[in-house]
Amino acid sequence: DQAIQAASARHPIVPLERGQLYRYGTAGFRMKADLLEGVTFRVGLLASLRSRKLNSQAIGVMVTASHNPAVDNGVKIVDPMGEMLEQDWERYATALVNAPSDAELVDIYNRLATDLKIDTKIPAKVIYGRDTRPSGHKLVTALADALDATRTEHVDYKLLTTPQLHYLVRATNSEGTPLSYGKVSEVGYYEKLAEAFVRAVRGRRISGTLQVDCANGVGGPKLSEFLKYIPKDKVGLDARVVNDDVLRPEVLNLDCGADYVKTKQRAPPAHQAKPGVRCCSLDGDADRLMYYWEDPESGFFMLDGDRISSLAASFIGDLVTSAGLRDDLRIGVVQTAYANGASTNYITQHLKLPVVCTPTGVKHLHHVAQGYDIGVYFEANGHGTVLFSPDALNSFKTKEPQSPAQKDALDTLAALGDLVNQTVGDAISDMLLVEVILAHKNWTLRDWAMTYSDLPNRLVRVEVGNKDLFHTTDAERRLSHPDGAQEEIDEAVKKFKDARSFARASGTENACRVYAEAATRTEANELADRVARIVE
Ligand code: NG1
Ligand code: ZN
Repeated sequence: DQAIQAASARHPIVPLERGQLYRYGTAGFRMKADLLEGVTFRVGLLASLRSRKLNSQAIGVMVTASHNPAVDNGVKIVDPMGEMLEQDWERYATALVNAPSDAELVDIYNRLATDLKIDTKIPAKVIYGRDTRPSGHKLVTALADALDATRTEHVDYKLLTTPQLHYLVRATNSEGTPLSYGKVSEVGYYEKLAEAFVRAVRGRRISGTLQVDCANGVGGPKLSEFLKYIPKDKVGLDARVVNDDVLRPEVLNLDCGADYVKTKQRAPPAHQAKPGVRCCSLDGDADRLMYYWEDPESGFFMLDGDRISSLAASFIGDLVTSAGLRDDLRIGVVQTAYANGASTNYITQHLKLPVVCTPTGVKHLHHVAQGYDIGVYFEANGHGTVLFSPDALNSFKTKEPQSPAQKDALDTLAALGDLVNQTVGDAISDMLLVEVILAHKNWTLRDWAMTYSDLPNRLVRVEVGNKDLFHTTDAERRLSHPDGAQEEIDEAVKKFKDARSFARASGTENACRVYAEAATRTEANELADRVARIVE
């Protein structure tokens, strides 16, 4: 108790304005970095409890604020299989972080240990990493102090992309078991991806240049490192890494990166790609991905998370059919309310695959995707992955092929099982998946874009007095509170053709978001404005 209390005194918590509480949200704790030192210390205490609760398995802690500005930072916990922290534990994080004094912090820590029947004498292990933000160093020092005070073994992996840390957590906990996820090192991650990529491309070549905008974040150096593991003479992949300046913190996510591309619907101005060149953008911690190109005739065109999702579902669905497994494996696609209606129609009507809608936040999508043998999930913003069940992975390896085509499909599926990060959305791994699919289909981005036409849409951020007044139902597609608001939104939607609109409180910002789509751009804009006025 004394060790924790003394260490906590070195990393004080800053009271928030107007008595507000810190909250473990969709992305863990995320805010201005100068508020986070005490928060990160306390997250360290919870990570040690979590490890002890789960029989000393390794728990991960990632320090990042993803696509947010360089002055922000964030901290979140990763569970043993590389998944997000179990939802029940989010309130324990909130309780610890809001303890008003060092002494009360120790009380809450001890109470949690007692209530959750945790033996604080058994070993605990925590591994952690951070993105390139300058504040990251100080935060991991606070984290390490908490781990020392609780006698927790810890490994500092220093700079990592978020998905690399998730990989390492799973690899650590599965090491030496039949379900080993790969070597427990950053190199192990590169080797696993590179080997699976070569196997998946097999017999084809990645054509043309791929320009990758790395948001001036940790993805830049990590992607460059990864590329060293690719035998270019064998598979191609002429990747040109741009916006990879990690020495000037102020340029992180500035006018570049996946979030910029998605929200501004334009290519980052620096390193403007030549017309026709295939481009993609990662976000600041390399877990989101956007594809796009400048068309000489029609201008900028973006392929977002919905497009990646439908591309992956289409390709994998066809492979499963060719492999003769269509009757054995259940394939499903998981989206949120932000998915473009045209993508949902394409997946259900053209691909004939089921689509489930969940609330925002990848933990919800991930959870539902786990219910399928092959669960494809992406948020429109480019965060997502494809999950393969143990049964699915097993059948790719053990089914006896009846023809060369069937063998080819099975081999490709097995390679995808290793290529696609099974723990969390991973921009580098997803990018390789897209490159594999385009090579197999012999498609350009224009071919990919031709699969369906997006409904015009608009997303607006609305400042409101108190966002907590907004409650939703039906996977966030309807407001249950304030009274009467949903009826007004319904009235507004009725006035437009093929229209849909909803409003919800953001889980990461102090505001509401309004989404609208309709048959034309003008109508989508007008509907969004009307609903924004209702919410205001
Ligand atoms: P909020 O702020 O709850 O809308 C945003 C994104 C989510 C998700 C989280 C976590 C949109 C509309 N919302 O959530 O998709 O990625 O951040 O980063 O893009
Ligand atoms: Zn991110």
